[in-house]
Amino acid sequence: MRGRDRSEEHRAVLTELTEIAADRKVDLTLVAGDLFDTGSPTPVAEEIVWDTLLRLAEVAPVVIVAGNHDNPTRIDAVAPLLGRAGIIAIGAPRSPDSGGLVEVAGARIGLLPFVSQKGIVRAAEIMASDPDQNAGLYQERVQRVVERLTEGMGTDTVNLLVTHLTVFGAVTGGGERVAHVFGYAVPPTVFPGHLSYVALGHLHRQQKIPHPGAVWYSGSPMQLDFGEVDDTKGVLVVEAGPGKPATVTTVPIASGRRLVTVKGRLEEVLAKTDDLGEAYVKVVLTEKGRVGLADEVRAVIPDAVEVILESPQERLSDPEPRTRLDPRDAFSRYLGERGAVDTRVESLFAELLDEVGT
Ligand SMILES: [Mn+2]
Repeated sequence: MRGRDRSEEHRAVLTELTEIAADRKVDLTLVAGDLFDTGSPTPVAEEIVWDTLLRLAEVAPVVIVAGNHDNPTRIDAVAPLLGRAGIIAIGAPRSPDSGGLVEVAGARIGLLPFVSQKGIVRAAEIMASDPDQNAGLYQERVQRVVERLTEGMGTDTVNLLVTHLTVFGAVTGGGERVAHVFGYAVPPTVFPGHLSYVALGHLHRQQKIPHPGAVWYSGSPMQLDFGEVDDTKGVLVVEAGPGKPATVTTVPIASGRRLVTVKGRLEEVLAKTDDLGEAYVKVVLTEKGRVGLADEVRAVIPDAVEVILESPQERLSDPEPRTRLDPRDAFSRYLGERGAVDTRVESLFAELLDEVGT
């Protein structure tokens, strides 16, 4: 959330998650990637994540694969330390006999961290063929890796796969950048039928994948952007036995502030503030932009983290050529014309301008 520190929310959400694991007396916790939202997380983010994992490990073993936002080398670097606490973590993909297949709490678990298209399709092949073929190669290779990881699993064991990728047919929600989501994905058929449960990470919306087995995205445990305002967040509690798909129960997580979108003319929006509570708000104003409008909204709704205009674009009748204007005025006018008046953007622009010495 731009400009907002959500670390206290993260703490509350992850505490609730840990309590669910303890209350349900789980035998195992699976984390399907994106522990962090960047490869170089802040110390506070690290503290929150490691503390949560250690508390989860007091309940039961924890198994983690890296997601696309995690730095795989970094995860592998701390894996030996985590291992001391009963946490199995892998950053980069491994063959079944060198850590890609583990046995924990009586279950066989295939581990496939996020693999980029580059990682799985050699660069030369990307150069040589068209995007469709690359996508085909990606699918084919993910399929082969999944086969390798799961081929040793019999029908008399609980077989799990933990991975971080996009599956065709899944609903993206708002959390992942579109190009990334649609660039490379795999069909649900890559997951073989003898898997009791497949734990998927990447998409922020909790959902079951169309598949005869139990293939699920747990989703993010809290709302992360305004594409997710309608999502119910929580964890999945999975009950698995050998030879049949697992039973999955969704358990909501109530901590974490809601994200709400409010739309209308300024006076309509300002009249709706009573229902907002603690929510972070995206305000969509259906009127013509003018300087200071965003500030007027924020004076009444301090938690308006986004204020945007949705107005028909009107051309100024006789615009003064921009070249004769001060760059700040020209930019401000441009924002006005685009219906995107935001004084913060304007002052950032002025700052940048000062930096380059104009
Ligand atoms: Mn991801």
